Amino acid sequence: MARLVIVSNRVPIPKARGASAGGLAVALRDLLTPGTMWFGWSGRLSSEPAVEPAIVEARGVTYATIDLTSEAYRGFYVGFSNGALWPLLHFRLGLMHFRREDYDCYLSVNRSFAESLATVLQPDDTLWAHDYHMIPLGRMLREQGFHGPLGFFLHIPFAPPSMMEALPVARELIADLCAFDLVGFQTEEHARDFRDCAQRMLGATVQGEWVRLNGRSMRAFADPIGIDAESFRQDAVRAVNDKLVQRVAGSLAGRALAIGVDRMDYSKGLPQRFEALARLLEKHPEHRRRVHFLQICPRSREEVDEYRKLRAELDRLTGRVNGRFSEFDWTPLRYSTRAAPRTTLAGLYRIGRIGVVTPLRDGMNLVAKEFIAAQDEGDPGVLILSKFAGAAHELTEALIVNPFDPDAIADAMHLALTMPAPDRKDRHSALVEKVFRTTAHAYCQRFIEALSQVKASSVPRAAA
Ligand code: ADQ
Repeated sequence: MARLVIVSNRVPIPKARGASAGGLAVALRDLLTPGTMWFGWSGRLSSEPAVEPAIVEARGVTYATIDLTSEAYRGFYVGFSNGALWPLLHFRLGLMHFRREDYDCYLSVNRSFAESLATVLQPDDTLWAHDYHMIPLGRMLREQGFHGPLGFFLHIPFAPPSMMEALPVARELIADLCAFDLVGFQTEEHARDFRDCAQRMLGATVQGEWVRLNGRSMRAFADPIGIDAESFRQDAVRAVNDKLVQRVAGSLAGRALAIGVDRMDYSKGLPQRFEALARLLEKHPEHRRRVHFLQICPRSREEVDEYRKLRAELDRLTGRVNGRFSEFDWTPLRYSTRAAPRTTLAGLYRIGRIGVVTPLRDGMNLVAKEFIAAQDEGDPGVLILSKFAGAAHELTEALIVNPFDPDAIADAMHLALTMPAPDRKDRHSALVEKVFRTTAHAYCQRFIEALSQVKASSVPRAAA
């Protein structure tokens, strides 16, 4: 098989033997066989980055990275990727800050990636690029003369034409996505929004999943990401021996644990969730002293103003909820900004009676799947899930809520806290079957297979 080259903004170079991998590295683990290359930003800033990437070999995989200048990083990452694209694609137009010079940096960083890749790419490589930082890369590689299969996966949602129109460079970005042979989205809704944009904003011809623009065809399809459910389940079982999990379990003193785990991001619906806890305790005083809500949310992207504001708001809301309801020996809301090792998280999910996953909009949301995989089948907890998370398209047996409505989340919490064991088990067994079916392994296989097919039939009959 041809060599696979994965491209993403950050490259998860294994730090030490046995160190646990996070995020994308876990999702793509099956593809990291000897011979594979992973290319991207080193995470370092330097004044004059070299064109040729630095190479690290680990377990047969080649990690190739380049540095960025601090100016390029600010415009590309802080400015355009996280200051314009992220809010737009999460339906937060009011938070979108578009600046032409940030977009120029975004293009120039993608150009540096393409030029640096040219020094290591072989003509028969297959390339798979990840996420919103890398949209122009496919077109740039084509312009450099690369003819191999080009795939792209968007981890976050997409937006319909009426919203995309707000971004002054939307047409360029949609055309850039069309330069890939295959583009994967988390849900059919996101894939359809993209095809609608291509049709309405660029005049492309759309037939089923195929988009034809300027004489060439590409496919845009849904490929929902999953987790390594079996290894997560095993971590959760093993975590009974984890000291922190034991301490948390002990501190509950028989009370129910409701748990939320999210990066501190305005898309995750955290203020509404804290408000929901207050509503629960107000409307159902019987739960006072009987439930602890633990919210774990490591800080992220603090270079962006909105994220700093969110932190201040959560600090204030935590004080308000606890100030209002705490007793001398009970505090309803515990809130920590620390990251936790995967096994500890798995163990905390397992002792959770409720998993609260209420993003305002989310590509997929892997925490929802992790919570399900971690449960004890004999006495499972209940998942409360936002209807606007990609995961809600699959995990329909969760308690599905509108995350903008704290009362609805409070009602779901009450239902979860009072749900009889047979109901909890029925819901859980349906959910666990899905989480073990749509795994990370299935996600990778589907994408790679679709990429090899799409290239083999680059002018498909359906769209010719
Ligand atoms: P994220 O927005 O980061 O990912 P999510 O899918 O929930 O969201 O993944 C977060 C991951 O980080 C989970 O595996 C979780 O366990 C871990 N995590 C969260 N808090 C942690 C903590 N305190 N300590 C340690 N680990 C923690 C983007 C998109 C999502 C999409 C994913 C994958 O926004 O919609 O599901 O990519 O495609």
